Amino acid sequence: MPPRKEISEILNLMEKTSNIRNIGLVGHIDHGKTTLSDSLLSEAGLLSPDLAGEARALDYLEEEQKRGITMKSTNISLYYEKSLKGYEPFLINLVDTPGHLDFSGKVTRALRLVDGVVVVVDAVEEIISQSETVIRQALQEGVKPVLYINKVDRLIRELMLTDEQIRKKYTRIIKNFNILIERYAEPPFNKEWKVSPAEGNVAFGSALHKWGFTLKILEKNELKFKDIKERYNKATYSERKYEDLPVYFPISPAILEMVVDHLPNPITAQKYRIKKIWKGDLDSVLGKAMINCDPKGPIVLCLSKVQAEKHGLVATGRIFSGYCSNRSEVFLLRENNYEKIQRTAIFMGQRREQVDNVPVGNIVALEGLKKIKSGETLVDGKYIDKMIPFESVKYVTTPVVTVSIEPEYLRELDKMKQLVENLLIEDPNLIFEINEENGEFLLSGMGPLHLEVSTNEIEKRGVKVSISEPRAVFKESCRYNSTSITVKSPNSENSIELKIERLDDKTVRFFQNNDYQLIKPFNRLKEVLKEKTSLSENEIENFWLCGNDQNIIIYHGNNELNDFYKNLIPEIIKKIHLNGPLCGEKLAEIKFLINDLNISNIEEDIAFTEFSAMFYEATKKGLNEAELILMEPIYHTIIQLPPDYIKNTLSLLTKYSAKIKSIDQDKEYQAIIEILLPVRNSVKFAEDIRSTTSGKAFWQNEFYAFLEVPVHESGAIIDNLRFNKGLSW
Ligand SMILES: Nc1nc2c(ncn2[C@@H]2O[C@H](COP(=O)(O)OP(=O)(O)OP(=O)(O)O)[C@@H](O)[C@H]2O)c(=O)[nH]1
Ligand SMILES: [Mg+2]
Repeated sequence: MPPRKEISEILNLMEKTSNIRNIGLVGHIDHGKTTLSDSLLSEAGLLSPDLAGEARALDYLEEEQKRGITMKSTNISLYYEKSLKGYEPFLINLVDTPGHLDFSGKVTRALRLVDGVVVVVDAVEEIISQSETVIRQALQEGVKPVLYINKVDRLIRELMLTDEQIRKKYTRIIKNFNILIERYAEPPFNKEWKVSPAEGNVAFGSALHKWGFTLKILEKNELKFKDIKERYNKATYSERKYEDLPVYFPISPAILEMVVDHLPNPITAQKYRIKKIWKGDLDSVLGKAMINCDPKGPIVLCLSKVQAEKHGLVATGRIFSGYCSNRSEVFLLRENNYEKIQRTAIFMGQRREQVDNVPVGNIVALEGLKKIKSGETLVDGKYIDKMIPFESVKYVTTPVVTVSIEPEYLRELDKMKQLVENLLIEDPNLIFEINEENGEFLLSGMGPLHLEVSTNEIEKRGVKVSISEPRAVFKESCRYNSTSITVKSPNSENSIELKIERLDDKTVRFFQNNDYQLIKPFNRLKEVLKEKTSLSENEIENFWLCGNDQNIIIYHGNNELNDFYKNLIPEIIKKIHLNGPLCGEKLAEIKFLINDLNISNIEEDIAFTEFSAMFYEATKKGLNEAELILMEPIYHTIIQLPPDYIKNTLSLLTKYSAKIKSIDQDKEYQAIIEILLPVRNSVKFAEDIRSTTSGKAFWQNEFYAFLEVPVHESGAIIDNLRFNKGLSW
């Protein structure tokens, strides 16, 4: 095992920006990212080579080891001495990311930290759904990908493919990889970033058996591919003859040389990345400092992850300009306040090493900040006028599954709430709400696993909780538009003319995927809304706001509202949105058009009751006219299975109201069926498909959209929800 480097050596390297590589390991679930990271750790002297491959050391959480999947992203700084002479050592800041879709928000956020990714692709399964998603997301962040084709041992040992068959598989993987680059990267990168084995930006190997090569390495080696194949020869296989392969083809240098040679250093990357992730003035002092990756520039830092620990919050961020120092004061843009950094450190997996200063281009851990959320931008206090936040690292975070949660002992209620609050800081994909109607505490998330892991975490941190079975989150919306409805307040002194409309898909998608509040000034927002939504010019002119669940308010009234009413009305509509009239689920995708509003001279506390009643009545009338509908979350479910089981699987679909999206039998050894499956049926479907295919099928659920529940099924669901919530009939 190479000697472990002293922290001082790593510190020296942090100053040599051109020798830094910030990279992520990304890919479909189970394709071997964490197994590969083991070998990289052992190259840096952080893990014994005997353990590498089997330890999955970066999956250090108990839950991760138990389930064999990664559930968080982990950072680690590695010291790498390139084998060629004449090179100075490199500092590789590595992030291992999860492949399970319940945790995909964490991948998106990790991409903000890095400039390049190694896309790990299982040679047997090839490029499938999540590989495509992560490649697309990386390219949208201006992050450059290279390709590592893993589990080649399985092609030889399990599938026993001929050379020709193996070559065909490689070619197909590389071709599909390049199609995605062409499709999702901006020019000139859609051409420049394509990969080919001859260039050296594709590696092949087996992370489990710790060997790997690029074409360049293979050509120079005394062993040929046929020798590798021979090592797996069935007759001698039991003698573990492949054990000398890591000696001839050690995997770490193969991957790390590819990283060093083909992925950009922060100086190169920030030149083109800044304009993708920051919409401020590129010619300003800050803009220039970031583009030039200037160590002397004002400090600018973007946070991608926040963890709550015993002694406070720990944030992970990327420094885009300047130095980050212990005890320095910074300005938090979203929070709009100053705070002091108590401690700076760098990541060594589970551990953190405290350091005094971390320069531009590195990934840093910050302790002692209090009011932070992931996505926050930190900046030198002297430059706050010029700074706008980074583009939000937003991912469709719509929670689709919910559980009610309560502490086993009521006296621990406050403690439980505090622990949940901490989890919310760490995980922006979780939502916690109190149902005011029945006092229930609801925790909602991306999928059952996400919720299970989150509630286990609460228990681990000290409060025993009981939770209900997870159920799908429904929404209420309307099918048509209403007329303009006039309603008077109970004392008849105020009136409203309100029209309810259903928002179209294009507009919904815009508000779902963009944090419109960050688009400033209003004139710029108007331009964006014109281009990206179907709102009319008049509506855009009078656009007021978009609340949760994509409910927007447009104000066409003649009178200018004062601040009191400007706050009161959204608050009332927000309350109305929480409990739809059908079954108490949230209202979604509705346009509230306030065509007129007459306000009498009344006292503020009376105004709240009068206006609430008036808005409730107008909304209810409008929704009835526009025909209420029940909407449900739908999963895009990708099922991988041996081709023999296709027929039996398809026969299950009608039973679970699932629709086929595609059936792919191009890859000889496995078929892929993509379906649209109602979330409410996903648990039963999983049980059924498991037994139908004798456990040979694997599937992943990803949120697709909220769609209307078929009319013949909605009645029973509504009754059920009303019953469970104790709503009157
Ligand atoms: N045969 C073979 N198995 C491998 C190889 N690499 C990884 N595996 C196995 O594949 C499984 C998944 O490996 P991980 O490293 O946890 O995969 P991952 O991509 O980190 O998974 P997630 O983080 O959950 O997305 C484990 O059982 C590994 O032992 C390989 O090269 N060959
Ligand atoms: Mg992993």
